[in-house]
Amino acid sequence: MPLIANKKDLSRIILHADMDYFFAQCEEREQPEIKGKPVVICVYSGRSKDSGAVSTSNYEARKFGIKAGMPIVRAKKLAPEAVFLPVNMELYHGISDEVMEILREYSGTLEQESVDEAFCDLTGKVTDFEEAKMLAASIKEEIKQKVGLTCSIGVGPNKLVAKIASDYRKPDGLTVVKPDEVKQFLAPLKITDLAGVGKKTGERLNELGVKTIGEMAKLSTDDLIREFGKAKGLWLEQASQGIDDSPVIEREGTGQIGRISTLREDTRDLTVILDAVYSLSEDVYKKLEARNLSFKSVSFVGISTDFKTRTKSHTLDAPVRDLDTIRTIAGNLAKAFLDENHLPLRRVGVRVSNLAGRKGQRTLGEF
Ligand code: DGT
Ligand code: CA
Ligand code: CA
Repeated sequence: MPLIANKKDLSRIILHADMDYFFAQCEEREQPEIKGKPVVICVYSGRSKDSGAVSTSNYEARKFGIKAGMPIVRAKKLAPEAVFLPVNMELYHGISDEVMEILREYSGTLEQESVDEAFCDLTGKVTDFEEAKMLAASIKEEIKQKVGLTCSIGVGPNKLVAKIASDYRKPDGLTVVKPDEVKQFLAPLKITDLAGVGKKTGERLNELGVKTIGEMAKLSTDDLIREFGKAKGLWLEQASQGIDDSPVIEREGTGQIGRISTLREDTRDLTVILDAVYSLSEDVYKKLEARNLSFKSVSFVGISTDFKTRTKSHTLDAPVRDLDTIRTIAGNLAKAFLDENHLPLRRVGVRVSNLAGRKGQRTLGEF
């Protein structure tokens, strides 16, 4: 019996969600009229009119061969008719918050890996991979309904497999890889599909005649260690077998909790805006309470009728957690915002950041 119990403890169900063509999809949400056209998000370096690089592009633009990292000048040659937009990080962070809040509701532990992706540990939340698949489908649906964006999700027995699985069918994909399917799933994939196998390692493996993960799995541990050193060699060996024990870890201090909502109509009416701000403040406060966190910074987020997202923030000297502080600061920031910006508002948001506290204690809200 103890052996079986042990085995059960070791089996995990991990989900990885990655938003599709994230920055470009955010812009499509804000400006529905560009949907269907090729959209290219650019980081302008400012040196000359079109100097800089492509940050990402939607799938229509990718058909023209436009890729992240490409010079903007080159992208304009490939698709002169595309919509070229500058990055608007404030917008993407706001939308990212909305997505992470939904993921958090479903997940035991959440590890946000970047602005558009996160791991969720579902072990204990679901009993098997079938149930995990249904949960993943609900997450996708809720993100589509509430945030208006599609994502791709992978589910597997560990982070390594879940991450490859989320990338397997994009956009709007859902791929579940059960423990006994891992080897078969990985075998035909490129070695560079493994997060952790970079360009250099990939090239060296290619020179050794190894292109797929299955081919790498056939190399001996000694060969891998000889080529790549002990640490990397052992890691490659494990990775090629789809083995990965790294835990899903919630990173502290990096977080923020935000809520954004669309106003019933575009307005500059302070009473209407404060109404929204107060109700958003309550939502934010409830989430803080559930996660037993305090904050040092409060932000008001305004999205005007020109679709631009702007933020005003205030930082306190010490972390606190009370609703009145959020309401008061967010309300004052909203007033200041209206003084500085003269367009009607379309959406408003309240966000707290610089989070602190927690560790060890779990609260009822988490279960
Ligand atoms: P996907 O996941 O293939 O559907 O497309 P993305 O655009 O979501 O790609 P991903 O997940 O690698 O990156 C998420 C966001 O990060 C992306 O929307 C823009 C930004 N990003 C990605 N690669 C680059 C890059 O090379 N340069 C810059 N500036 N930003 C990047
Ligand atoms: Ca993505
Ligand atoms: Ca990503």
